[in-house]
Amino acid sequence: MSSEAELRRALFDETLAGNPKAVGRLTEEALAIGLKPADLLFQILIPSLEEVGRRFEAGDYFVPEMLMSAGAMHEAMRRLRPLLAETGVQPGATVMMMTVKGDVHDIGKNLCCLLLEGAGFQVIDLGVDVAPDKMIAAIRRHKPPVVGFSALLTTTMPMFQANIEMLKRAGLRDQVKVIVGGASVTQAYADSVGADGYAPDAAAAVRLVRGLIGEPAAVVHG
Ligand code: B1M
Repeated sequence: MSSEAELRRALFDETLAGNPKAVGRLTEEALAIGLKPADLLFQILIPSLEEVGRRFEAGDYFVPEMLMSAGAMHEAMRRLRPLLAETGVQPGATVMMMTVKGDVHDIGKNLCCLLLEGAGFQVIDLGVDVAPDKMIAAIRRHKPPVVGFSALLTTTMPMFQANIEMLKRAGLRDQVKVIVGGASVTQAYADSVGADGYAPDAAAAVRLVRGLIGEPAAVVHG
């Protein structure tokens, strides 16, 4: 690969084309020439997935293509994850994260988990398609001060409210701050369902959690 610009272009294109092998190799090449992990993520990989979304909307891409691009992104993340999470900060307050019931999108949620870990929070990730009763049981068990719900589909966003209602019925609502996010979510929507906070991206999610419960190391827990 001859120039940095060509390398960036190739990484964008191969993610778009859903070619995990090439994406893995190009990620390594980019790191080897000194490109920063966060730049690879925010300037190349996420914009490439945004283009995947645009093509899907336009009817040029279908679910298999989206899956292939997601697989390629995972291949890059496998290499970037340890570098992005490197901070040396002791684990602090717990943040419990999940994608809501009916929704299997996890790339953005995983990114939030990664940056929260990188910022020193202890993250418990319940995964995708998480049913409200599983969420309640996990909150009773781990007592996180913050729980985060991610939803990418307009059809699964109502699960925010359903989960919040479940928290109320379980008598847990005043013990946990609820944050929400996902591509179609807005601050207005978050307010309308009674969430404590909304973040448009992973970096904002870290700032939001800090705003709600303070710096991770400052929180005594256990
Ligand atoms: Co789907 N998909 N998908 N998809 N998919 C979208 C979301 C869609 C917008 C594409 C489109 O039409 N343009 C569309 C939703 C339309 C809508 O409802 N408004 C859509 C659809 C329709 C579907 C299916 C219904 C398709 C079908 O089967 N006909 C289906 C649903 C499956 C289900 O969940 N039940 C489906 C399936 C899939 C795949 C499985 C193929 C795959 C997901 C693989 C995976 O995640 N492991 C997939 C993908 C890859 C996408 C797109 C292309 C990319 C999503 C992504 O990872 N973006 C997506 C188009 C798009 O969003 N551009 C699309 C990158 C990621 C970093 O961004 O997740 O937004 P995002 O996360 C950001 C912020 O939102 C925020 O921080 C993140 C990082 O900055 N954030 C939070 C996220 N969660 C947060 C939580 C927080 C705070 C911030 O606090 C708790």
